Amino acid sequence: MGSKTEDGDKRMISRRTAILAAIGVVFAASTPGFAASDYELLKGLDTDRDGTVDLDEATKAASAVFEMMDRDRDGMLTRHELSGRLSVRELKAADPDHDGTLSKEEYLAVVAKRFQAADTDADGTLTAGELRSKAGRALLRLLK
Ligand SMILES: [Ca+2]
Ligand SMILES: [Ca+2]
Ligand SMILES: [Ca+2]
Repeated sequence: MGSKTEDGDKRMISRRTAILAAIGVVFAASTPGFAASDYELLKGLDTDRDGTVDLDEATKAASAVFEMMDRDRDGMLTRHELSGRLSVRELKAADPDHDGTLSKEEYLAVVAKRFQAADTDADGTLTAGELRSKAGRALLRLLK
């Protein structure tokens, strides 16, 4: 009797493993590297899980990225610390006090500007589709 139950358990476990494997295959197939899935796009950004990214969520993500990049923790990002997230020209435009570095305020101002540019229907939230646009991808570079 005991061994019979054990066999049953094993069968169930292997069935569950097969289902999980099948799900994994579907996931992998729907997420080729060049076209991120909605899930991939929103991952880590959509903290209230309503399927869109609002400015508050974008700002939070950008703050975390800013702190991660600010290696010497002086509250400023140098071109070096920005490590290619902004081009020289973009950095110049984002640096109104022309000190060659970005404060968090300056960084978040760029984020807000790009957020608005990506929000083509101006409803205050970004869908996965809006994030996939050129403006959306420019914003994502500052958030991840
Ligand atoms: Ca959200
Ligand atoms: Ca500055
Ligand atoms: Ca929108």
